[in-house]
Amino acid sequence: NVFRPYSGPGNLREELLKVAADNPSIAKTVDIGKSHQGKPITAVRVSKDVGNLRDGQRPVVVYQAAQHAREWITPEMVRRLLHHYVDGYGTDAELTKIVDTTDLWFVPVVNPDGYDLTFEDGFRLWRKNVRDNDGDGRITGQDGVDLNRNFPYKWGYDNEGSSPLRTNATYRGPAPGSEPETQAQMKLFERLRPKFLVNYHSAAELLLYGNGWQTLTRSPDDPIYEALLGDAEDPAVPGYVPQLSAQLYTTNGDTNDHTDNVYGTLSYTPEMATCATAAGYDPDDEWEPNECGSGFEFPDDEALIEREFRYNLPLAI
Ligand code: 0X9
Ligand code: ZN
Repeated sequence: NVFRPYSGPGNLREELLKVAADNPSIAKTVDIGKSHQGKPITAVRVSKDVGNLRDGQRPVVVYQAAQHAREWITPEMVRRLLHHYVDGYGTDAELTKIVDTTDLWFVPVVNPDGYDLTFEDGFRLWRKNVRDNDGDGRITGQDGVDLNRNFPYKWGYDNEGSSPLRTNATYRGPAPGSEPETQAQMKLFERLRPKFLVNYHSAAELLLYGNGWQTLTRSPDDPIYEALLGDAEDPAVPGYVPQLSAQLYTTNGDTNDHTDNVYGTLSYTPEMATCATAAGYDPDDEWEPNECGSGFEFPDDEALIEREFRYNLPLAI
């Protein structure tokens, strides 16, 4: 299986530690915070002579994923991207230049409790973190906060686009920035004020930019996003449709609205492919949609996963 949990021997977090240990001059791990269950949220920082790098010395880029536990293709995207940079350093001129001049942060799993939970029986489609909302010591449908609704910017605005109900998939939490996983991201953003943030989600094959909280509020940056992401006829990722976030549906307290409006970060969310769409772009693909159960389950198939990575790569670098 390509997809695997974050915690535990041979799993994702150990791989992050190994990448850093194997490439000490350009990569180091930084634990940016802890989850509800106390798991370290581990980032890999990649830059030339990273051991002596000062904050603010180089422009910062953040690649993050798995805010939503079930969206397995997204940590896999960031994991491959990390290897791509590290492996290309010293051999590929473009990647070498980026690593020499940029402060790159890879955070493949910002929601480790939720992500690990989706590998347990009966929890494959868990979305939120695992805050014990009702305090009964068990994880049930009463629990969890949607980390992509918990940020302070426009938190709960108009009581639309996020839910005050703890059973809801978009429960925004008891207070703005209430969750330790949100706080870890907020602290990182406040410290580094990133120039560029890619917040990977799945699974609608879209490139979402700009405000999620209100459709009619266009930001001055929108033409920049449009140039970057392309249009429906010629999107930056094949098969994905670029659109203003709020056109999909209203959201508030989400990450991109927070970083874009508070720090002026160029922020966007690729909604990567789903089970139902992974093979759809290539008419010669032999994969059958009914091989995977739900729309969120990207096929655990190396060739399809690698193709999805390759499609998304040009927009990421
Ligand atoms: O609803 C979400 O959090 C994201 N979609 S998902 O199906 N993965 O849950 C989209 C959020 C997009 N928000 C902004 N780009 N502002
Ligand atoms: Zn998501």
